[in-house]
Amino acid sequence: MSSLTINADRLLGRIAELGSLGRDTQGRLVRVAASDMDKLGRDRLVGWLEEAGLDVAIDRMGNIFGIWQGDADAGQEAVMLGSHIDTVIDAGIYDGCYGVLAGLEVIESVKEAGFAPARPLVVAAFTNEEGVRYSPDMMGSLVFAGGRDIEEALASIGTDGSVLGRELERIGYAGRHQPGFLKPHVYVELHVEQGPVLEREGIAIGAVENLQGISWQRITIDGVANHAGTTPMSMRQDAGVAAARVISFLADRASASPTPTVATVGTIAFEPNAINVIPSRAIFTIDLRDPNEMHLREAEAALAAFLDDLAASAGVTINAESLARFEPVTFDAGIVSLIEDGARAAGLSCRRMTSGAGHDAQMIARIAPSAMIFVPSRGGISHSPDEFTAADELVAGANVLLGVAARLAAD
Ligand code: HGY
Ligand code: MN
Ligand code: MN
Repeated sequence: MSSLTINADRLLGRIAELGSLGRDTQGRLVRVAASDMDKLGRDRLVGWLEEAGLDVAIDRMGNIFGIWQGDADAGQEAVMLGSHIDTVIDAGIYDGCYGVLAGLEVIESVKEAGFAPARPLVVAAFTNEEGVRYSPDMMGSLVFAGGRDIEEALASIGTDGSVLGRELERIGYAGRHQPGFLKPHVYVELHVEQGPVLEREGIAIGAVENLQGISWQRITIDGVANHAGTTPMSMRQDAGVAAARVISFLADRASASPTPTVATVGTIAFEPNAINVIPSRAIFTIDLRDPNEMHLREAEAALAAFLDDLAASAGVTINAESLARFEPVTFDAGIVSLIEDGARAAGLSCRRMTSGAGHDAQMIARIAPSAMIFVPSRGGISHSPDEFTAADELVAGANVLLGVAARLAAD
């Protein structure tokens, strides 16, 4: 199988086609989990899986699996490839989709070449990897890996007040299989880097050996609404100003830190949200990350202490609710080495690296040896319509995935 390569035109064409599905009236890609837009992508993917002759299985979390048993013995655990096809708001077309479609392409290419791997090959598309509508992110793979109770996950309330389980039923993806019905032997996820490292160093392939810890919180600050014109600054309990102090504290602390800690406030809302009313309430989210668990805990502790002091000094009350908390993950060293070997055999430069983004692989690593392959992101940009990876880089990454999958499926 070492001479085998993927069908580049088919892969690139599918990435473009999937990227065209689920766009709003402004042309933004918005295939947010379990939405009608998400259904458009899901339906197209299932069509491709069926056209490829794979058995399609959907579990109760809406996770989609394309299974090729081939000539493998029934008891053999599968080599699983995959990622996600749900997107953030105004997304790029590669995040997640590339890994799912490359996984499908690998299986189709092996099938068409007449090879009969010793193990079944499976491609997975996990539900709600992005966590934009329902927290936490990587929810579908987390439940599949046994890290979250299925009933609890299906009862998740979205940012729009929807209930995940009902939405999956509504779009026709409340599958019958129990999460975990399929135990992977190994899992390999191909993904665009979404960061600047590979491009900056001129390296073609990232062999991802670990992934940083993630802490998501929702902060609610309650002050006192009052007249913007008549209330002296010394008499205000301004939830908006308090929120601004938290955002500045987080950015200043992370920027000054000697560790690679990153901090982001991606959403914020004021109440009553009127130009001439001092905000009585501010609700916002905090995304803290660090590859080192101790440093992440230190960042969380520093934030908690700052919030306590701020509540006292600003005369506001502050509530912090945890939305997601995942410790850093180390991937399987053996698979990481296979990725390096595969890249070198293809004449591609390769380096080991840490993933700054969360991925389904960090969840599947709980139940099977897992690792990731990265390809460069132009300008390090992602979670943006400007996300881009060149065709030759996409094809190179998919061929490395093919080589690694073939090695893993051989015995
Ligand atoms: O948040 C993340 O890192 C991923 O895109 N869900
Ligand atoms: Mn992703
Ligand atoms: Mn993403």
